[in-house]
Amino acid sequence: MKTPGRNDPCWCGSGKKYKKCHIGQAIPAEIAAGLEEAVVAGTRPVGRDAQGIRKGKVSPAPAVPAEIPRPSYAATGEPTERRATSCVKTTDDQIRRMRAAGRIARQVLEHTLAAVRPGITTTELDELAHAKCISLGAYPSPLNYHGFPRSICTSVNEVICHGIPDDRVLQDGDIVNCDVTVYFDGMHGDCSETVFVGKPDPQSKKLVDTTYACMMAGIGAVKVGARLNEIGKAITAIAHKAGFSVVRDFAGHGIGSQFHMDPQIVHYRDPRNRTRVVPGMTFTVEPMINVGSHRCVMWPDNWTALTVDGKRSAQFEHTILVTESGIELLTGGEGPPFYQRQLARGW
Ligand code: EYL
Ligand code: CO
Repeated sequence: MKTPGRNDPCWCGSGKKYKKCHIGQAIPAEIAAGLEEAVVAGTRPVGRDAQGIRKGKVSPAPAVPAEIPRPSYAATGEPTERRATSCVKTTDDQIRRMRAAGRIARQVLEHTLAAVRPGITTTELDELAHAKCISLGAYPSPLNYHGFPRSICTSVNEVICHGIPDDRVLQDGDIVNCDVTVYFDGMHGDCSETVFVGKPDPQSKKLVDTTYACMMAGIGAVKVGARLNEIGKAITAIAHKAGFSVVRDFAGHGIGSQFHMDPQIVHYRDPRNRTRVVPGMTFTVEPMINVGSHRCVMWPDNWTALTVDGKRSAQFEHTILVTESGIELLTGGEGPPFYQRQLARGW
């Protein structure tokens, strides 16, 4: 790739002129090497893929009825609690409420995924999730969290995470991750799955299957006494064997009375993270796996994270509880993940 001219769009996808953005800073190796094209995110197709997705119109979220209990940030956008430094649950009551939140998050996610098909918009998926959440007595945690404008995240194709539901119509061959977090009885439960829209291409099938295997391997590394860095080690081994990369800029997190609490659960190899797993911890494992570069760019909305090269990204997420004898999937479902049911129905 040629270095952008001073007045050209910056390679990073900010939409700003190069001279107003990354001028004077080193260009990441894989971009400089010409493997990837510059991105002007949201204004023209991203990367090499002529199908690159563009930002659609975001509409205001529906209201949440007054009788639904809300987290502290619901009105202002900013949590009022100090960020908790421990996600360890010590009482049966806390664990009971975590199970309830996880179960509701799963029900809302299943309800939403069942509606995915070519022709539906991500706004419509959000509306379905929002209504289901309220019918179960829960608040949709993303809504107004640091100002997030809708009730779930919908991340399509090269969107890595935090996609905002908009009026873009899902198309045959897309992949979409729906990320649902709910707040119920004072606790948050968080889960996501990536599913196919219509018929998947072979590479997308491999990506989604590998990403699910990565999440399960990461969860499989969790046991009392293990180090948290075992999670990223297990995930990376599987991703790299398939020729894919692991996103580094977003991590899993402790969860409970707050949406995000310590510790951070990174999905890449990080030998420095030697924290030990203890019983009662509740945290998310949510690897994002990319076909190409692990690097992210952000749309000017400052929420949507995309792959720098326009290649696809998938994600799965569970909230788990560490027990004396192993782990419990607080957001576990009845059967296999939705994409496996889609494949079994035949494509
Ligand atoms: C809100 C706030 C920038 C979510 C998750 C919605 C997004 C980008 C500022 C994590 C962090 C969902 O579901 C999540 N993790 O699994 N922020 C989130 N937002 C948001
Ligand atoms: Co989530």
